Amino acid sequence: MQIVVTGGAGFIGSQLVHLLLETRPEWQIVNFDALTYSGNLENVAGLEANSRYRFLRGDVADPEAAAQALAGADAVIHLAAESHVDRSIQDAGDFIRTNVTGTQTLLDAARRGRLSRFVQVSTDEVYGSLGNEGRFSETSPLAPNSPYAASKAAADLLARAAFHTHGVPVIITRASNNYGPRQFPEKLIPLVISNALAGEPVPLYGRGENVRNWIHAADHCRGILVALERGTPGEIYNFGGDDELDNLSLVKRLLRLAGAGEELIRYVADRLGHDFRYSLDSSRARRELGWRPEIALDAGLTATVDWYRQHPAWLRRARGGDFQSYYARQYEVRLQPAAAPAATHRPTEKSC
Ligand code: NAD
Ligand code: TDX
Repeated sequence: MQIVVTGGAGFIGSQLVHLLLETRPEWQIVNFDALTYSGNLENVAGLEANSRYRFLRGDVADPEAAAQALAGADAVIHLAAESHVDRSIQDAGDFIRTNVTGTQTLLDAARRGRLSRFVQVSTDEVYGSLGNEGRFSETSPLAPNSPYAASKAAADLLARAAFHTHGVPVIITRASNNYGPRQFPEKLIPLVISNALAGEPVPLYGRGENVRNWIHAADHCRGILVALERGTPGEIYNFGGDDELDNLSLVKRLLRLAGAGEELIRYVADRLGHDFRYSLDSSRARRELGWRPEIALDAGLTATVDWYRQHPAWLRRARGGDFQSYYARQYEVRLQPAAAPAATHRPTEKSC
């Protein structure tokens, strides 16, 4: 089996590449990645020596590069994406190009091949926002609220259309918020850990009341693998963790684990259109694929903080370059000392 993993130099993709090489000794893995700001060859360091692994630098939105990557492939696991909500609010252009055009370009290349599976790795954010009650199932309507979420929903619909129209054997997976080692420090958990380790302020949007459903990336990757092996083309599988937590409680836990105090917390202006709560019903994946998350949040967070503490050089490089200008754009105004706690914007579930 030759498997193409797109986005395999990123946070989740690199964990998946390691998992596939370790647990499927017959498989050849092609890691197809453009190495944008969040792609990092350090995440797959050492694998070049493995004869079953090949790295191919290229853009999923480039038809020639996509065709070259998929030549001879038996399956594609598509993770390459622009993945950060705040960046999509600043500028949606790259999200449309990579997440929408890039997915269609890969689906077009897939049509011409002899693939047995095309796994479209998606997110719970396509379902929109919940109030205090309820969970999203695979039949919940799509109601994305951020440009990022809308670009992922568009990609899912294009994948669905490629299945129905052209018979591309598409399986869609949707996971809740991931955490774990090697996550780019723009996302909440690694941002809090890296700022806390450096003794810097930690920005919390609104009042920190928004709720996220956390899953360790290793549990997510095991889900993607079983979806590839046991899932049914044309179907969707949710992969949510067992733990739901408001952001303030999560940040307090992380600060404790990092040996920092709560005085580092800064309540800053809320994210525009901030989804209040995500919660995924994963009973289908449990029932039909025999999957369940194995890493409890406490143990996972402790190990994650330890990983960042033990990898200062990785963190320094990730926080260099483009990150500094992004951080200044995103937080400079928000982190002014006079910033007062802002009211949380709680979108209701009404349609627009
Ligand atoms: P990431 O930002 O860490 O990695 C994205 C990778 O894609 C990088 O290696 C980057 O170089 C590559 N890439 C970006 N644009 C590309 C292009 N045009 N061509 C080829 N490669 C390109 O993201 P992540 O958090 O690992 O997310 C991976 C996937 O999982 C995404 O599709 C995301 O939507 C989905 N997902 C993420 C989460 C989460 O909590 N992080 C949750 C659910 C689903
Ligand atoms: O500085 C911050 N302060 C803050 O309060 C940041 C970066 C985030 N937050 C809040 C916003 C969210 O309520 O923390 C929560 C988590 O934020 P992110 O880490 O940016 O994740 P989220 O927006 O929930 O989206 C994530 O989960 C779904 C990933 O980034 C997506 O790629 C994935 O699809």
